Amino acid sequence: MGLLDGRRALVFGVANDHSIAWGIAQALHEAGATVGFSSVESLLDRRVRPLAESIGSTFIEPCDVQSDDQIRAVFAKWRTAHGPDGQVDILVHALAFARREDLEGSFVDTSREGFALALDVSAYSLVAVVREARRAGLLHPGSSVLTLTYYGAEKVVSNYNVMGVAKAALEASVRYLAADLGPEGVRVNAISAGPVRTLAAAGIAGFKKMYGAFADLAPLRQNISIEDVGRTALYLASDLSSAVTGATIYVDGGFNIMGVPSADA
Ligand code: NAD
Ligand code: 0WE
Repeated sequence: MGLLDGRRALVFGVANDHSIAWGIAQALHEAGATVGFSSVESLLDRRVRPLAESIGSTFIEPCDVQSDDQIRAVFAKWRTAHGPDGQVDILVHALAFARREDLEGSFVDTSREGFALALDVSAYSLVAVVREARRAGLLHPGSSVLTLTYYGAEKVVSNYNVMGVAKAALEASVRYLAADLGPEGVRVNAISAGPVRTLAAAGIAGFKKMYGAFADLAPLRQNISIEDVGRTALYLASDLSSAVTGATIYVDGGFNIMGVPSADA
């Protein structure tokens, strides 16, 4: 008996086996859920399909979240694949994007276009995806929506820059969506994860140093894994969190509670 037997999940944002979305998908699958995937077209055949098939998934559809048409198409295909009773019990949004040039240097130099792009892909897309799932009649009492955020939404993290602003908008969107959808029994929450070496972290200036410093300062003195994120996602996706909505839960070894590091750390 798994916690999620008979439940259906749709996961946006798998790029490869290091992706946080993949850690979540595996945890949901291990708990008994059937997991469908949506990622950008270019990753689908070479990267996503083999991973999806390894956990018995058959729903694998492309979607660039900047396109309302593509978002609509994913849910239309979901309806075709699962029939009138095939609702989305768990919707996972684990994607973000900003121009590389906006993740180095000073935030004050962010262009209008760079700001709009980061906010569109990394924050607005949650609203768009939830709206379309709901419009298609796929959300129901008990459905759980999850997204991924980062501490840079709350405090200044060097180089995170416009992504910090996008994550602040994402966290606020989680609260407003939770208020809108709560009366329908739909919950919306965020996981604020510590740094993980994913594709999205590759080549970030100073990431390696920050990753090490994180483990030195976090109370649990370790970096976090995608399996750690997966276990909290399982809690938020399941009825274990039946009265939790609009929350941002930290999976960061306690990093966020620390103020001034001790002199001998
Ligand atoms: P990842 O590179 O594995 O995943 C990012 C995904 O975003 C990729 O699959 C990419 O294709 C997708 N994406 C980008 N633009 C898109 C678009 N226009 N349409 C559809 N998909 C698009 O990296 P990850 O670290 O697993 O990132 C997943 C989430 O976790 C992101 O929201 C990220 O901000 C968040 N997060 C990451 C860390 C970390 O340190 N890696 C920490 C906290 C939160
Ligand atoms: O949210 C993120 C990363 C999101 C991201 C990553 C990239 C790299 C490649 C968004 N857009 C892009 N665009 C690219 O071209 N994280 C939480 C990981 C991360 O990124 C940082 C971090 C951390 C942590 C950037 C600067 C400082 C710290």
